[in-house]
Amino acid sequence: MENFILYEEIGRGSRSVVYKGRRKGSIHFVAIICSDKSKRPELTNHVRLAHDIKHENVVSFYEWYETSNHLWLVVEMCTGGSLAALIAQDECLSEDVVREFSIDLIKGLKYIHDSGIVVSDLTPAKILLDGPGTLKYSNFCLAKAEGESLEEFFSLVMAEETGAGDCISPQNIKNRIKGSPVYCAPEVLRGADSSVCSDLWALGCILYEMFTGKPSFVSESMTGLVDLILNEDPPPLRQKEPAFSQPSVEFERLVMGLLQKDPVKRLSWDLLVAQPFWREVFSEAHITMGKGQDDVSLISSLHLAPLASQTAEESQTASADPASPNLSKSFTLDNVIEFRPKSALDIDSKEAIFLLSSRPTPRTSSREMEDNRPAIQESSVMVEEQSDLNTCIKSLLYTDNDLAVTPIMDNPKILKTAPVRFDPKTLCVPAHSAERLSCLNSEDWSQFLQQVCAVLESVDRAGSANATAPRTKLNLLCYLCSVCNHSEMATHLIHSQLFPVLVQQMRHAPNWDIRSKVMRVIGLLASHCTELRDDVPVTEAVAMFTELIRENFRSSKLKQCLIPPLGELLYLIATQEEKKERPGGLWVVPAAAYTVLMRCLREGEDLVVNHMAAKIIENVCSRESQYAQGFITAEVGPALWFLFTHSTVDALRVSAISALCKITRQSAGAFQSVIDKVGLPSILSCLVSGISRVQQHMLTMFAAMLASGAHSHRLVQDRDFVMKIIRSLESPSSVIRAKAFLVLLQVLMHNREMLLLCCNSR
Ligand code: 3RJ
Repeated sequence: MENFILYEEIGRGSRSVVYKGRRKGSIHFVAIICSDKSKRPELTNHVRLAHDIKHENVVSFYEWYETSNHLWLVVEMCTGGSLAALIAQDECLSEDVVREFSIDLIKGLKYIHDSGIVVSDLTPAKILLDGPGTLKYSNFCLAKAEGESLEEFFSLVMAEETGAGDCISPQNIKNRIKGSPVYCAPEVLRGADSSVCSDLWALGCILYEMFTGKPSFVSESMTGLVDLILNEDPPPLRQKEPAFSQPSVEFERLVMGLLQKDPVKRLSWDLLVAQPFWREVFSEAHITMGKGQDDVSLISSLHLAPLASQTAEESQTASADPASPNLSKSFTLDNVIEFRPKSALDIDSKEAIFLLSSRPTPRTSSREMEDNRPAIQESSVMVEEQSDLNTCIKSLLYTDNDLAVTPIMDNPKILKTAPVRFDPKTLCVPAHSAERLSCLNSEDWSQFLQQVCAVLESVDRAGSANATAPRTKLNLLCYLCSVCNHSEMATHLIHSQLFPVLVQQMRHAPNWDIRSKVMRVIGLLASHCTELRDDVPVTEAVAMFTELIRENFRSSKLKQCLIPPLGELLYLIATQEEKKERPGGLWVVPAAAYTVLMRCLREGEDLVVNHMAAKIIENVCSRESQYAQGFITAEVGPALWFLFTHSTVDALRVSAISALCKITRQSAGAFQSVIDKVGLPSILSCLVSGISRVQQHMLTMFAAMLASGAHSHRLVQDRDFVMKIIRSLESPSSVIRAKAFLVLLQVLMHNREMLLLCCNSR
């Protein structure tokens, strides 16, 4: 299916809108009717009757489509508007203009009737003018093949649609097929079927109205109107006041001949075209005598043989003649099924449907000059509005929930660890609870700290007086682990002399059992302390962890002990810096720390190590600080995406995508590098298939990327992308739906043509 661009609205009915449109790649404008599906019987009827009519006085039908909620008809564009509008504007038309217009109406109607079609609802509103002023019949919704019952056709279409005929009442259908009473012939008001003859009555009404500017019969009530049509003559064409232009006798005779109440007395086709009013335009003598180009085209477009006098044989020969109207079998009642719109429902289809243009119809030449200034003004307003909106969207986008983090240390989703216990009986210091410790007076506190540090620093040399068995150190460290879970105590301890001692002991403790407990205490202090003074030697701690990870990179077990405390320290300083009014970066994180953590993210690493590294990025990047910046590299996006797509551990996949989501908040390039590397389609398939947390993160990233302004161009042009986002609106999660709206908002800000796609699909 092809693309259509929609420009401005040109007309509107109760359940339809008409747009000026253009098929992509073509320079011809078309009219595109977007109609409610409730009008399916009328439109199907129009299509079956109009699709075979090729005549210059009939609006050409091109094609039709169906989308979820609408039927779309693509038809000939007439730029002159309707005859009804023209009469209203001009108040009345001169007899010469009426003649010129009527010749078009006669030619068109003759062709329609010769095709076996009765228009039934002929009104000035349904006659359109094209650019050069040619009149065209535009609407066959209530038309029918001569002699057939339209009720039958409507009920067939309705039954096909509902799947059951039982809910369709005959009265409902009768009401639907009622045309305008103003142009309705008396015999039809009395209950007769519409016919060629009743169309000619309507033609008389239109001729009358063109000349006088008023309909032939006007009443305030329906019963009054019916009474006038049945029983009264219309007000005379000839006016009392000489100010009005007076009709010729020929014109008066013609109109009165058409407005005969008795259909038998009414002008028939052959008498009609023989009226002197036409000045022999339709006379055979004139046609045969005439040599002009116009006359030749007239011969081929006007078929003078009256339909009523044709035998069945004659009509068959007539339809075999290429110059004659097509009495096609295709609009018979047996062929309802053939008249179905092309489906434009396939959501995933690459085929475009109807795209709203963000610009008005392109103009030519001089108009362009006038239009330049406002266009420039508008676009600069747009830029300002958009940057405001981008800030607004960014602040709405990441919710508290999106930025919440879980611990890196002792996180059972990453690694299940046994709880640490100490033995109070063999503890070398009083086994105070954390609460009790925080109540100690300064002297006791200081003594307590000294004792702890002395034990940790004591060297285990055989025979030495202050020797401490490794078991005593281990027990003390286990005790410290338990009090570090108390945040007041952790804050107290991290600011004490214990912290540098612990950092020292990471290297100097006698074995890895003790070293790993030392690291654990440091990690717990970092994760539970609530504030951090500038003089705490965090830089040294971070450097020490980095060195040890590098030195022991081949041991996954050691890395599993070393990485979480390093992560908690980084998260601590990122949090502290975010709180500061003037962030200055007092603690230096060596580049090697980031490098070594990025290595831990790689494919082939131990999965727990992968998860810990991803978790650190997730947590650190949830804070806006310079410490997050260290993770923003070209490889971080693809590395996290790889973990997300290739890991078999669900918790790791969620951490990886969550980390990518948070890093995208700081730098949209992170997500863009993933799109560049793996391609949008594979990302979109993850959006569709992902669990709701994953969907949430992915929608957040798309919205963040669009809000960043960069990289958005290709995304907003991608129909598949927009369709997948629209599909997210089906989610039961309101957060997901809200995020999908933020994405769509930005798509539409950048590319209004997508609005129609959005409206069509949902
Ligand atoms: C096709 C069916 C319309 C209208 C609303 C029929 C206009 C005002 C100014 C200029 C042009 C138009 C115009 N042009 C058209 N060209 N082709 C069409 C739509 C034929 N149409 C209208 N109004 C309608 N709603 C349903 N049918 C309509 C014409 N106003």
